[in-house]
Amino acid sequence: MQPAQRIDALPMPRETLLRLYREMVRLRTLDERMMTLQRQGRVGFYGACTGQEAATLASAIALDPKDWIFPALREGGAMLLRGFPLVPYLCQIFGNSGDETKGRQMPSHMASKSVNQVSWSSCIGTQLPQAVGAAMAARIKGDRTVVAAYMGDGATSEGDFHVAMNFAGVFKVPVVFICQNNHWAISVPTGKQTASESIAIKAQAYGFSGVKVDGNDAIAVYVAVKEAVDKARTGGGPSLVECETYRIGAHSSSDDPTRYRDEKEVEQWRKRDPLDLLRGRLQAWGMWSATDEDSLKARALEEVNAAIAEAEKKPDPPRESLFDDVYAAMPWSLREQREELLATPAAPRAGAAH
Ligand SMILES: Cc1ncc(C[n+]2csc(CCOP(=O)(O)OP(=O)(O)O)c2C)c(N)n1
Ligand SMILES: [Mg+2]
Repeated sequence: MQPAQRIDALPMPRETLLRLYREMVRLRTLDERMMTLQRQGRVGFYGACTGQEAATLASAIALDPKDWIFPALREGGAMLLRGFPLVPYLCQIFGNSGDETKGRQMPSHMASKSVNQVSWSSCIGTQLPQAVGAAMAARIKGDRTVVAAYMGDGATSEGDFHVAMNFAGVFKVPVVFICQNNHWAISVPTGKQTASESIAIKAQAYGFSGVKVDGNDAIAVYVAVKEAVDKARTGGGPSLVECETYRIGAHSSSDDPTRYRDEKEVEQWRKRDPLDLLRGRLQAWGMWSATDEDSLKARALEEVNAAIAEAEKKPDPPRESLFDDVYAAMPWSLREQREELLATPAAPRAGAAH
């Protein structure tokens, strides 16, 4: 049941809300296609955010375009919401010459300065002190930038979580911590991460506010994050927003969750699918129809497939490019290695494995 809300109670402009829903559908489509490509051996690794689209995108849309995003593991899609084109995004996953980061990162670790978003943090929690440092720098420069520091529930057990939260609280830096509590850290349930009644409550100990929201309700996520962002931008210091959500799929393409969790739990959460929840609201507000839904899904699939076809055509980065960008002036030892590499015939491309 959707609450009967009047259209003038919309927390954001109508067009922004529709854009959010379209982006959520596109991300779901993209994740589904990429998991298939990984199984077909066309990409080496993929991490989907299926089930967490509201927590990821409704939080990101509450930021200004120039605010920085320090993601954890499932917020790559925020780059697309911010206008980063799909083809180079996919080229990062293929690790080919169309990738801005030149195929040097593990697949699914996309980043671009053009949209103020750094790479996924594979080392759990390390992004949190980095985000706080970036926020401190913004404050010193007086440029009103806010930093979003994402984390999973698992990251809250890391020392870096304490370091970041403590520093942010003491120095009142303009950062918003966003925890995607998706109930699992690979095979470890959230109950084994903390003895606290919630993750949000931990903010109290650091001297700032924490709030727990239904992370599958895009509007609840947006309202909570927007309030925290506005507070940070106007000198009110940090906040923690815990989005309670669920990782519907595997941890990554390398994981088999049937070995450690009950499928019944997944089925329960499927009933609270964030796309269904937002679509229900849009329909109740008379903003969305079955025809809109069909055409959006068809367009999303067409767009994703066209981008995959274009990205997949691109060649690998030239082998010798691995020596680029390391030193301003290449030392003799690397020059020698580069020449040696160029004199060696290229080996056939091996399939990536993670
Ligand atoms: C410091 C560190 N420890 C362990 C790992 C292995 N690892 C990768 S992802 C992950 C779980 C992360 O869980 P969570 O923070 O809840 O994020 P989620 O995957 O659920 O989005 C772990 C333990 C790692 N990458 N870095
Ligand atoms: Mg988790």
